[in-house]
Amino acid sequence: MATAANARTPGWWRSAVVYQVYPRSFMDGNGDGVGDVPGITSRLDYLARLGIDVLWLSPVYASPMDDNGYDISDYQDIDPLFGTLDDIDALIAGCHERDIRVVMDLVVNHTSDEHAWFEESRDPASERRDWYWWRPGRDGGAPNNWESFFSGPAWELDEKSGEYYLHLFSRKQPDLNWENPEVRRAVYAMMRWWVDRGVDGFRMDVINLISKDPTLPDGTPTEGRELAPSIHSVANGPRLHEFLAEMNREVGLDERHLLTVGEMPGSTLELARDATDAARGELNMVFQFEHVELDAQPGQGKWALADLPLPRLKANLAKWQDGLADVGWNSLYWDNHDQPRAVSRFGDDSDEHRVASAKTLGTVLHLHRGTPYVYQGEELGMTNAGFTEIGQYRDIEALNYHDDAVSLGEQVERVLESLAVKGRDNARTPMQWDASEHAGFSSGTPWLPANPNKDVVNAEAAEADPDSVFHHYRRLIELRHAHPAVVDGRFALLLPDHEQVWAFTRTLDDRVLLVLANCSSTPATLDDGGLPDLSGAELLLGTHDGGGGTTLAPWESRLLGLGG
Ligand code: TEU
Repeated sequence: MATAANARTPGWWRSAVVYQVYPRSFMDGNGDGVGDVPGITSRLDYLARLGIDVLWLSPVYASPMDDNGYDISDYQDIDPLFGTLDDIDALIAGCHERDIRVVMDLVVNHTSDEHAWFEESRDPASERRDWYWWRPGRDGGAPNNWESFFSGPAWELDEKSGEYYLHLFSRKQPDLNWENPEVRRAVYAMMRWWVDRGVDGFRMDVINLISKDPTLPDGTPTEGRELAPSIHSVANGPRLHEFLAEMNREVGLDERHLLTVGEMPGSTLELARDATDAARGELNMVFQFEHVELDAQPGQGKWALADLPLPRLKANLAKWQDGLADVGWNSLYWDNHDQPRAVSRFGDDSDEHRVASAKTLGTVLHLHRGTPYVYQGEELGMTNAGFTEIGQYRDIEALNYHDDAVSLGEQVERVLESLAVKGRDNARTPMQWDASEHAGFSSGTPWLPANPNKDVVNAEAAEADPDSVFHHYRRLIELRHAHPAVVDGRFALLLPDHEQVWAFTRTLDDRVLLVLANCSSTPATLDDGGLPDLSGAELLLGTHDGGGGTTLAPWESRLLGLGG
């Protein structure tokens, strides 16, 4: 069988669109209320009809599920909740038969505290003691002032030895010590094992946290908090590039043309440019976080909500386009399993504007230069969960934040508002397949309830409607495959100060693609000048029939082709 894996060619991922599946919420094959691997396999024809090139699978490994599988107790087994290794083999084969490649989530900044490595490491005399970050306490407390991403100190006291271990996420996610070469060798061996099993690449969880300053220096706390937010103290450590290059060599990542995308919260443009400079042999692309941090108060963490004027968002994406134009490569995303739903966040999820705004956000993102990522349900215009009580949340980050903030004296209403806007469970409600009970996701009771708007927002209805968000995404993917300018064209932002319209060009030789997108819920006028001559322009994709002229309807967007 000529599998897609055999056909990997250098740089293939530049013209690819990646679709992220969050297994817990995609499709439940056995009726236990939790999505699973056979469920995903049963829906591959849907993904083939959408036309995506790559499936990125969030973790399905053995896990106590403290963080929904981002706490791994065995990298080389599948959790029974999700299936078996045979099921994964069937999924990979099913993808390859449909020319879809498979990218696994690689979570190696930390393991679960129930991983055999950590269980051994708890014994101070063990050869694995040094595989994690163990330190004595300071002044009767934690070894330094770092705060976990999931609230509270990043250190946990282990009674057995009287020492603390570092966990940048939950206390059930101890950080691996990458200074130890044996740790690195074990990780690379595990990665090779997955490559041999047929996977086509890795999405690397918080990979810019693997290198830490071994002196573990205190961070500078922000006003009103005694703990220093860990990210600013620990990200982008001194040996990061060395470790990434070593991993690439030892696993043969470039040699085998595997897709590599490193998740890097706190990454700067310079760091991302170096990490994705092909000549250095580290990564293909990174997930940077700047554009998903603009709607928060600077330095106050994600829960401190702030308005986001369009010019700031445009300027930020343009900065990354320009910064990686000659060296490196961008990943493009609005959504993932950690972010609220794009249409609720950057669009308008009212009945009136949901469809047009979801399409327009899709056009804007997919026409930037880089590899676009579609998060399950984004192609349907799925919306935030609309939770109003803490009892509806399941995510450890949300529950810890709520308890922490309330105990520090914050108003419950404000905390619930932040959660409703930013909570990760917004993205984790079941995929909406049809209008039946539980949205066709499960025959049992789903672990998170389906959004009641499944009666209108669902894959079955979207596939039957040629004007749906689904078909708009399908066309965007087709356009990328058909037009080299979508992949390689040079980016230029137009009308940077326009408060409603996102306008830009992509130019390759004498071919110009022009995007005009009204990113607001009121009509917008384009009389500002600053646009190319549109005579003879061909409408390649629009959100309204027969558009034209100089007024854009609310959330109307047009993709125009000029010259070439
Ligand atoms: O996320 C890391 C990360 O920096 C954030 O997105 C984080 O989840 C949180 O939202 C900060 O407020 C990765 C995974 O994508 C996430 O699901 C895991 O919980 C986390 O790492 C730990 O593995």
